[in-house]
Amino acid sequence: MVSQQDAAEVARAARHPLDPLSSAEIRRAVSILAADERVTGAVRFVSVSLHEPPKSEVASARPGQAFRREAFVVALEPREHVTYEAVVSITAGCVLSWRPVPGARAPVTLDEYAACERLVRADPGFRAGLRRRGIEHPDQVLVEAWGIGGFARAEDEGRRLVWTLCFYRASPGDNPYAKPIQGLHAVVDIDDMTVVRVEDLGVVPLPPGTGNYTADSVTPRAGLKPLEVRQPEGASFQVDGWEVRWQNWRFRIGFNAREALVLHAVAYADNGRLRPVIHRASVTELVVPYGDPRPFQGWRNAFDIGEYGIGILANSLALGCDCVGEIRYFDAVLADDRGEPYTIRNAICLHEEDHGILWKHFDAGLDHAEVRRNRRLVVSSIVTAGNYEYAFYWYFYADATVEMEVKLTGIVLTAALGSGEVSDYGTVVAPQTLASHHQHFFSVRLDMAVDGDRNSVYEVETERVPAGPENPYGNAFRSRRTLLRTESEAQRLISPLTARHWLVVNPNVSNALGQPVGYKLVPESNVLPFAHEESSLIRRGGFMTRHLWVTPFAAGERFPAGEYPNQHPGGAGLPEWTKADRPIENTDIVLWYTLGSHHIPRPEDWPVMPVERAGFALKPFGFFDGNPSLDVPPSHAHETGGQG
Ligand SMILES: [Cu+2]
Repeated sequence: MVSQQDAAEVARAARHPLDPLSSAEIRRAVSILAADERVTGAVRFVSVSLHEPPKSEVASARPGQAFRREAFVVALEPREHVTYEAVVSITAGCVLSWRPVPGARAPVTLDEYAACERLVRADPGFRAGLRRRGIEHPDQVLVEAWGIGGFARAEDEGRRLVWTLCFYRASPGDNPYAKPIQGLHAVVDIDDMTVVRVEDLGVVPLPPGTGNYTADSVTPRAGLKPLEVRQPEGASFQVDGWEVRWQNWRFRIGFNAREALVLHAVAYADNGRLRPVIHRASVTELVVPYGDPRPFQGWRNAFDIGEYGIGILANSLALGCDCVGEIRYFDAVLADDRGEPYTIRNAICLHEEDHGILWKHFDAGLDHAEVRRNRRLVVSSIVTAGNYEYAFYWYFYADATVEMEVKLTGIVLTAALGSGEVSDYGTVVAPQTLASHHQHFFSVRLDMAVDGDRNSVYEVETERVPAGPENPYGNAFRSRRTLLRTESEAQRLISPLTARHWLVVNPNVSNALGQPVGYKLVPESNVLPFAHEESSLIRRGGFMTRHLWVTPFAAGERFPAGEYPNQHPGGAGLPEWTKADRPIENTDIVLWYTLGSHHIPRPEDWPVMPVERAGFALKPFGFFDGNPSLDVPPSHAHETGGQG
């Protein structure tokens, strides 16, 4: 039961309704739930996160006033093969709801992932397959558990399944991805923790390379002198709990098991007026489809957020390595399988970076230059999803631009080839080692609030004016705005050759020039999936077929492939919600931007991949009456380390 001391600790913990749950709050939520007679002792906890309060409640929160704290819990009863959702009031000490979610297959937990590896390593059929490949040490086999997606058999009905991909560490410190164990796969029920079947498609020898990349395996290049970032007076941001202030920016940081980093209440202080821009921003799905059609290889299409969650995969960041300068770290607190809280130290990094020049003009007549340096505030978190790293960055700039960037690195996923064999579906990156073609699709959910909740979205394109009386010199081009009035009209693709982008305006607020205030979403490099429309991948992740979706805000619409993509037959999330074709004009709207990164691996991506980047920008367009960064003070030569 909950002690008085716990309750006191809980009361002290949260200072704002959007603060992530503390360990004391997680512990209390789990003990309240465990005391409920409907909750069996066999229940496994998938996630215990903040049940975010409604917008109105956040808006009316005042410092020093009490507010309710609730946990949203996803759990599963493995003996029943049933997923449950609960809402627990931490402040009132009661279970507000506990309900089975029909048909849902909960995401794979870290504990299940580890248990699956132990189980498969010990399986006699799997060990026989290893012996056929000359592998005598099952403990040196890395067993990855992949969501089975739409590939379960009819006889698997009701089961919660993963299938496995395996790699071999020839020596304990080796890179396992250098030695893919080809053709040996187990299918595991992770509810029962039983091996359902082992399939052996035939032996392909292990590739000969080691793929090692650690410092002790490489002779360092010479000539690099120290490069230090100095901020002798400290950083220019202020942190109060989870709230951040930097120049005119104000926002709150959040974190949860599924999405990792979340930004709340992003606003800009403009001459004493706090002007909201984004109510909530996060990456809500990440799908990695592979292009190799061979058995099992064609099943590789991880939904890293919906099938696992990337918060649980966050790294503990290291000063001077992951980020440099004056750093403020935030810890992430999550719950394990038993609901026990644990902390990922330094899961979120906050720091400033110099970012070249912000603006400049040299007036030749006056022989005078005005120049200002740009800097950005960086909020970041890095997750490791098996072989791959995803480093997520939100950037805030001095000119009121916001950018989202993901840096992709880590190790490309490999398959073994016969000697001299090549493939249309990947690049040979080392002898007998194929790195398969694949893509990464991120869905970024932006609950916009440009100067308030009621916003509209225009598609903006540039068009050439037909030759004729209106265009006598043939030079004319104009920018054309098309209002996107409904959800169906707002399912859009990028079009770089017409400079297409999307402008979110508040039609009820004008700038001094009489224009509606706005922020534009500017795409960068992007791509579409190559999987067929009728493939199980696209059925499950239909959101990937459009770069932009706009929906009216609805509290339950959080994830673009639905709440439980694991083993889902498909159609959930954005494709389903937008069938209603709701109006999206002058209302509370959510933008969903699909960001695709296309990856035809290079030999240079082996054995560890130099960072590849993908991202987009949100830039003010008429949000201000002019350049908002005139007041950035000039830098002095000594600040830049120059000679005078
Ligand atoms: Cu990649």
